[in-house]
Amino acid sequence: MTRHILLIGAPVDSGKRRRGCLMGPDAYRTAGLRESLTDLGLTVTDRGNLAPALHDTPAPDGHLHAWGETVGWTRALAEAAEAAMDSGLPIFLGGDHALSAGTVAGVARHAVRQGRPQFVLWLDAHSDFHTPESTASGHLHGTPVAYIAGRAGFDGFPPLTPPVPEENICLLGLRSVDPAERAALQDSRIRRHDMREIDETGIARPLAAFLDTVARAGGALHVSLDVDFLDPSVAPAVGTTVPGGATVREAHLAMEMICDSGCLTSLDLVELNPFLDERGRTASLMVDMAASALGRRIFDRPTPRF
Ligand code: 4U7
Ligand code: MN
Ligand code: MN
Ligand code: MN
Repeated sequence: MTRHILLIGAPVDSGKRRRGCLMGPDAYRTAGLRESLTDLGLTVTDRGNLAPALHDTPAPDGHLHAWGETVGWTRALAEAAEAAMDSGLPIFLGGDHALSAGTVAGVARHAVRQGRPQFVLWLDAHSDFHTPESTASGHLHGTPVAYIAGRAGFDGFPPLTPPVPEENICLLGLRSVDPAERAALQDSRIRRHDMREIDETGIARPLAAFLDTVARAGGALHVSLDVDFLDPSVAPAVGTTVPGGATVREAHLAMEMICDSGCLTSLDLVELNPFLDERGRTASLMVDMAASALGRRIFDRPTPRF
């Protein structure tokens, strides 16, 4: 692989009330992300950390936490992500999941310019499909999938022209979906695979089907990896732990298959809260996930068909 990797720090901490995700980018650096990727023969540029754009957009409702700051981040990230796609494969170092509104907006704009369909794989315990109106917590890290799919209510956020088609979005690892999200998802064409399905069929089957669709379409693939996709027993450094998550091997297999598909064009590592970590183990595990997605393997061996 000769792809150039760009590390882009996005210390977004505005997507929820509990603080600490702003330390994520430096935790990934401390855990040796760059070195893990250069060991694979990749060239890596660390672009440092971004800052939010100026923001003065009033919130549409008082219960929404840090609206203006999140709008500012989304604008800055969308521009940075679109530009980065011309220079290599960006890895966005979060930061909470609110950042993915910006990264997906940016990479999707780039895909439009290339005349290429954009696909999004969302690895998460949660569906993050609330609108600003339906969220009970007011935490915008629970809303980016709704934004990228073009749902209404995101006043002041940069327009997504066009939104990512619902059938190009795949949610994998679900085990905490609020009633309003559930109703809206069942009414949508978004692909969704919960932990029960992973228990029943293994993770490879639904993932292989999605990656096959992306490959056939010649699509660009953005992967958004939320720490809470993993089980909290192996990845404790996250504010929203939900038991019953992916094992270390299930998550590695997902990353290995993503790599083998050859479709990966951009990656978010989100929701790491180093303040909650145990001796850096979650940061290190996430670095290992990124390495698997970019070519680390036990033996050279292609993914079999499922
Ligand atoms: B994350 C939640 F109520 N749905 O809206 C909410 F369960 O990016 C959680 O996936 C959102 O970590 C979790 O606050 C957002 C809650
Ligand atoms: Mn380009
Ligand atoms: Mn999430
Ligand atoms: Mn989550």
